[in-house]
Amino acid sequence: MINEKQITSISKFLSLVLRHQPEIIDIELDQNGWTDVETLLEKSNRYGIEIDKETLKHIVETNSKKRFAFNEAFDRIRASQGHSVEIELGYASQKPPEILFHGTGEKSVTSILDTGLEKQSRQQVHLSADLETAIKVGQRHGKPFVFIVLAEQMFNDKFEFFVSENGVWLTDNVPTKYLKQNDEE
Ligand code: HQG
Repeated sequence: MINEKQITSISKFLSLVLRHQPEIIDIELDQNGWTDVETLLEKSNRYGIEIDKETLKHIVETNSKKRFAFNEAFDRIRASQGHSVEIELGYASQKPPEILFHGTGEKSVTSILDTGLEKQSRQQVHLSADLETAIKVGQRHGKPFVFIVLAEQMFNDKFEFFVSENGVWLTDNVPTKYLKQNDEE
């Protein structure tokens, strides 16, 4: 039986090839980020990452953030968000809630207040629907800091918002005037 540590390691590997560097195992993502499951398994194994279809299904189903999704036929897979490679996720534009959250590292606050939230190496800025998730995202960057994003106001000002299959809100950028510092810090 595969253990939790192995599952985490395979999940990180899948994030790497399905979001950032498919070329390291010589797979291709289509324009919407999908890739063929059999080829992914074969090329991963050839690369030394042992993974079979059952394990892949298990990871897709149980992944804490539901990072990956199969198509209806279960023969293609993609990451639901987080890409740095240029793809079109194809989510419909949606009206966001009044506020969303963005967790970051304290060290980035000055720069963010200067230029607003920018997508950096990813395809979009990632926003969380709840404070707890934003704190966790921020912790990935050192001491966390959470911004409140005035999402509804942005939407009314014609900014587009998308929500990924796993519930992450995406937008192109967030100018400083729509950012509020979280009072609860
Ligand atoms: C920061 C994870 C300076 C931004 C998470 C962030 C998320 C600026 C960092 C998803 C800036 C980019 C994405 C500016 C933005 N000046 N810093 N003007 N604008 N930044 O990792 O949002 O676990 O690319 O605040 O849960 O942290 O991988 O983005 O700190 O959903 O599935 O630049 O990745 O999902 O960092 O995380 P990232 P993120 P997974």
